[in-house]
Amino acid sequence: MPKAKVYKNFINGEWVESGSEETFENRNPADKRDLIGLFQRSNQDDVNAAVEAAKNAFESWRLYPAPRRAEILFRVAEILLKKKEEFARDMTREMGKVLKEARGDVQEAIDMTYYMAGEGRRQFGQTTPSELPSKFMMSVRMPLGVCALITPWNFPMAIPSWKLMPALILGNTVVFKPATDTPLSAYNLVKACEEGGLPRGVLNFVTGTGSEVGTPLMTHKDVKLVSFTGSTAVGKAVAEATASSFKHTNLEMGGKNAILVMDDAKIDLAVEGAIWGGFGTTGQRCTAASRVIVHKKVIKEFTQKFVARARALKVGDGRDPKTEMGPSINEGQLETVMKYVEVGKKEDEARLLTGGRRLTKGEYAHGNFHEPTIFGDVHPEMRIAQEEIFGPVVAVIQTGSLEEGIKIINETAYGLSASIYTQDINRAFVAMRDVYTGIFYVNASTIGAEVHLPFGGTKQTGNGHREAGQAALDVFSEWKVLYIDYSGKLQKAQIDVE
Ligand code: UN1
Repeated sequence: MPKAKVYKNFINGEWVESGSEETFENRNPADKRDLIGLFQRSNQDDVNAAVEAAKNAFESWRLYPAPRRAEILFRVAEILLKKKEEFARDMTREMGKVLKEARGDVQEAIDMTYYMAGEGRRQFGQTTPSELPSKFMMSVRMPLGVCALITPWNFPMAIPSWKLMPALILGNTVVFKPATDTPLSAYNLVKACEEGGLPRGVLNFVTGTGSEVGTPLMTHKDVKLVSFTGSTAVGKAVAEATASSFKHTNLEMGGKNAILVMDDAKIDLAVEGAIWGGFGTTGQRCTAASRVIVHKKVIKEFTQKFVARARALKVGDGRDPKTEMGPSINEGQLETVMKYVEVGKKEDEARLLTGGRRLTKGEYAHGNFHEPTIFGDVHPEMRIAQEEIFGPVVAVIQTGSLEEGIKIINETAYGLSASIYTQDINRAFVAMRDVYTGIFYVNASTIGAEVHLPFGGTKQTGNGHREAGQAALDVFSEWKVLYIDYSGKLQKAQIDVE
């Protein structure tokens, strides 16, 4: 057997091993015999070195003209574009999502890199007339300093790019800790940044676990901002650990997104949306549609078609072009899926309509595969309709009206994404107004956000921030307001009113 490649940390422009002298394995979730590589199991000392490097680099990077930072980002985008296929294949191998989706993930990183590179010549502030004569005023953006980026495995390149590119273009420096399940895609992104000519220390990359790397990183005194995407439970721990030092935090967490199918909907279109939203990325998106709320007049037809389509989905290795749904990321995630299937089965009224089993035979023997699973007759308050599962499990819920449907959408702890299928523009507008989520779609599924509008959610999905779009600039900078008095005399705002 060929020896597995050992990947290193990237600190102060050098590829270095962890002081721990330990590594962890990165394996293919579709075939766990396939060892992709060994990554550094880093510790507090590695974190300290990375933060130190980022802190030192900040002094020159913050003064580096933003349009020149942009030139580097444009080069990084070109490199990502050139290597898109290779990076997508690496991603499918380590994460399991089907190749088409992995290409989309890399594309999202390319889009974000170009978009933020454009901000090199924008980052607009405001100028406005003063209430006093011979006084000028304006606002400008300031970088924060060292930013800690802690990213999930479900979008192994896109989500890091949502954080990294705005952080860099605004003049911050970064310590990046990727999820232990998908360090190769993160490594590929960092390599592209190195090749693009990012100065040493501006981006540092430290792999390892949440407790050994994440915790020391987010509590480090020289880290000014922690940007985290992951579960609500971990996000809460980040919020608590950073509160006493008043670090900025940007938290993107769970979802329990719903599609509402009205009685005037194009049913086949809604079925396709529910399949894509429920089983795309094996249900492992924060934007996944894990609830479908259907008007009672069409629920029979919808459910029949939805179940038939789910049953026909080809589950398998994402590298096979015939595969429509890949594996769960790891054993733990698969166990969560199976646990919720049992929870659903124990509900008195809910009915398992299809799926419900782990796949273990033949081509599935060495991977984390599970059938696409649908429960019918689900009540909105049941656990499978309230808790985020992050797997291929969808709950179908009946509604008698638009108002009730909207109420069901809103009555969960989360508020990331939702959608409505209807041909009635009035209903669409009522839903657009009354659904309380950060993202809402009309006649489309709950997934498909684009990089140039804000991404994020209400309630326990986030902490009030948005990523992507112009909103990302507010996360990764602070406002400074400048007043210049050229009158040559003391002028008192609010007092010299005559
Ligand atoms: C996520 O679900 O974690 O809108 C991110 C989408 C993608 C991003 C999803 N563009 O589904």
